[in-house]
Amino acid sequence: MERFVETRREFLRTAGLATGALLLSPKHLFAAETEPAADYTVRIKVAPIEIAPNQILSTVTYNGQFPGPLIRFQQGRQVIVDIFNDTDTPEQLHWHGQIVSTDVDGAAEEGTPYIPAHGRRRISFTPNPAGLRFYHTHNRAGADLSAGQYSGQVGPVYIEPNENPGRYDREVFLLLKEFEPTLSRGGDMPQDFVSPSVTDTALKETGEAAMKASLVKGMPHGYEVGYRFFTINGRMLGHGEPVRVKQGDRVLFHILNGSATEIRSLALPGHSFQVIALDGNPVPNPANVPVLWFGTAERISAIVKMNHPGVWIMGDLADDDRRHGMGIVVEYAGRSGKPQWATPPPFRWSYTRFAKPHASVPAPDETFDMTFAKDNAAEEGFNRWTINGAAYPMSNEMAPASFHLKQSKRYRLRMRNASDDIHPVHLHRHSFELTNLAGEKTAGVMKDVVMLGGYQQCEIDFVADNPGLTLFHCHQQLHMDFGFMALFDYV
Ligand SMILES: [Cu+2]
Repeated sequence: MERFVETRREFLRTAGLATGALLLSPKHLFAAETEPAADYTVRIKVAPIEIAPNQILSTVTYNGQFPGPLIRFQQGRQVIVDIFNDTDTPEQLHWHGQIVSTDVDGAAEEGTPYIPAHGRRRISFTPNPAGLRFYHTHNRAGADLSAGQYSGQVGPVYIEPNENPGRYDREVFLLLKEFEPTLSRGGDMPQDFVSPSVTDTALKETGEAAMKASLVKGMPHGYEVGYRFFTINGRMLGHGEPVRVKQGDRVLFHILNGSATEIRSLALPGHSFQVIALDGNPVPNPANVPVLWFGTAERISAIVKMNHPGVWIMGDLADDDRRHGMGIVVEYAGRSGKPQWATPPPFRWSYTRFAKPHASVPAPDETFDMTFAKDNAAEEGFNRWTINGAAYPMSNEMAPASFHLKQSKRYRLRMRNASDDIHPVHLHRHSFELTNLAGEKTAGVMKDVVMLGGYQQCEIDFVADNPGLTLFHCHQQLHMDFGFMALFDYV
């Protein structure tokens, strides 16, 4: 834990060492003399990471470690960040969940310049909004399961709010991530946790008919990704430092699903989570729940009152994934023994639990209808994904915008999922409000990723308050890489 929860001072010291090394190189001497020092330095490089004793993987990392260092910003205080790329591949570093410009955001589709191979990019921006964000690569991986977010290029960002009302004894950051991906045919994601569970009959008929037609033509099921190793903070269950607590502690967990493709769950036997923020944004109703669920790229900040002494496994509900590492030990002071796990009683996850009760939302100025569909195995064995019938070009490039925004207008996305897969859908450079989930109206929950269940509908509203090209995509790497993206522009 100590290694991961790096203080700003330690981080700056590391960054200072990196800059010092640069001064030895005459090529950089001029730049170093005329430029102000960067506040933060991120170095993209291949490094070995030890996820368990003698279980060492080689992957692309930030600063040679996994997870990437915790970066703490102060809300509204401008920063300079130097990003060095020591690899042979041009890279994109995306500041997920922040309201930044297209030049900084880190998406080639929006026109952000690449960090050149063996080069550097210096960026400057004002961190916003407060709360748990993260940074990750935005490269397309396609069929290359060592590229994109299959690699170790994921790290947490915490933007300190100008006013922190939180009452807690300590903060713990957890990052969930799998390693050693492989392709398989078919395989289902869990969906029985989704609430509301209502599906749309017309969407289901469309999706099932398309799948049936594909199989009748002799097509196999499209590829899915599975993993060999599962980690929290880069260590398999039982091989990292436990979270050490005392009875009566109020521990604020900031948890991030850094997976390229997976939905994750987390429970701590005998304890409940008081969810205070989703995707970093405080929720109107901080309710208690026994289990947390996270789509790819989703974040949850939750307080756990430590009132059940023992040595526990805080882990994924999926037995197989937990046994292959997806968990961390929570150890009370003075307690010892084998960490215990107990499966929690059945529970359905609903964002509406944290919403503002009986509230309504303003009518949008315009509504965009979007239907998501799957062409089974249509792209060299991979499923091809479409939004309103169109797949985004599979080239990591800018394409014509599909949706047009006017500044300061309020928009509604009415999203319809004509596939049986669950999609963690993400909008760049804006926050959105959940306004309708499977026919149930809701208000007050602000997010930047929302899970849309198989054959379900949902609506999200946002205000066009950050001009420039804006990428919209499913955050499941296999889906975004094979068509599930679209651009908004401001006109
Ligand atoms: Cu998806």
